[in-house]
Amino acid sequence: MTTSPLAELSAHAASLLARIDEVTTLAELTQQEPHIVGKRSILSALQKSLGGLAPEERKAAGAQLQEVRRRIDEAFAARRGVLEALARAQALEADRLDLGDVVVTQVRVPLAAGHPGIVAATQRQLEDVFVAMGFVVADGPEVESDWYNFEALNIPPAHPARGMWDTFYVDLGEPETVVLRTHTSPTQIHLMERAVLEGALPIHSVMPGRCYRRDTPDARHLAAFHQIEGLVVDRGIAFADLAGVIETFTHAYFGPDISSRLRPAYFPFTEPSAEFEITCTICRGQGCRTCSQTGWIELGGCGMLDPAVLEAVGVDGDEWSGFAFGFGIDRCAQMRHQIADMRALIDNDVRFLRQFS
Ligand code: FA5
Repeated sequence: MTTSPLAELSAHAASLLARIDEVTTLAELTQQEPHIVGKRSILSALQKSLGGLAPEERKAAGAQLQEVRRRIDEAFAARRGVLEALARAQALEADRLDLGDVVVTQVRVPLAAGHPGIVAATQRQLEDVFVAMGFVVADGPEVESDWYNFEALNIPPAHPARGMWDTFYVDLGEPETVVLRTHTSPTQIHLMERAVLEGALPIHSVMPGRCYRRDTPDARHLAAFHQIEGLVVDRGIAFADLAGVIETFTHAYFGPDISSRLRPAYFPFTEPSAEFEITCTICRGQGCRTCSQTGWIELGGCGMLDPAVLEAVGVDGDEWSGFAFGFGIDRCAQMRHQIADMRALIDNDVRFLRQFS
């Protein structure tokens, strides 16, 4: 006995719909697809078998087959939709960070905050000391003409005193020689010139800044270093005023147990001139490598303003007199913090720098 295709169809339709419902993953559905709705499906085989039916019968069976196929296709598409939604939900669940169960610890990575370098900090402290003593702070250029750096300071070309400063020249061509200033003393000249022009004498100023010399770096020297210049122009100024300022400054900045002394010296722009020294703070006067075994460290030079300098800038030497001093800021930092070798200031070793934050 042969079974009619239509009887077969309804049996197969039920089993195909059940099969679709049983599929639980997208991968499995894809794998089943050719057997349920594709060319290798039972429906395709039935379609082919309709050719053997009588035309009337074939028409009715064809329409029924189309209906079954539509239901199977719909069920298949619906199942695919369900399984895709399930897969998305599972993926989201896998990615979800359940903050309810997690103890969130805020990890603070400390950022190293910068701080002023030791020389900049020393410069500020020195300015504070002098401002407290009644000085005002002024500024001057680092690149100077020969006239400001030397000639106006009573150091004409070919003067042997030029040998006191190994100079960096800036090649700008004619008309004048230009240098990186070898000391802060040229700022004295700028200040006095301006004060004369503006009728703004007297002057009580300090002028900190960077200087340059062709010095070979060693325990007490750098090629680029800092000085602070002091200038007083007033009526009736005497050497005792200068000595008093140096003494007051030394105790204010280094403390009462550090002594200072003035020793006769020569600078072309001051007369009389002196060198200003303090007890070496590294060895407390016992003698060490830093102070070349002398127990003293030279901080700077000073003296009464030479009449030739006053004349160069148009200050009336009969009415005004004054003094100047200039000493090393790096040297002060070195002595204040007992740094045996000044080159440590430019090594940029953070272990050294951190000590002064
Ligand atoms: C001068 O430069 C004079 N202009 C100082 C002066 C000013 C005298 C006003 C009179 C009146 P001197 O060359 O000695 O002087 O330098 C003064 C100080 O600067 C030194 O004692 C030292 O503390 C510092 N100094 C000089 N050269 C260097 C260097 N290469 N590195 C670090 N510090 C230096």
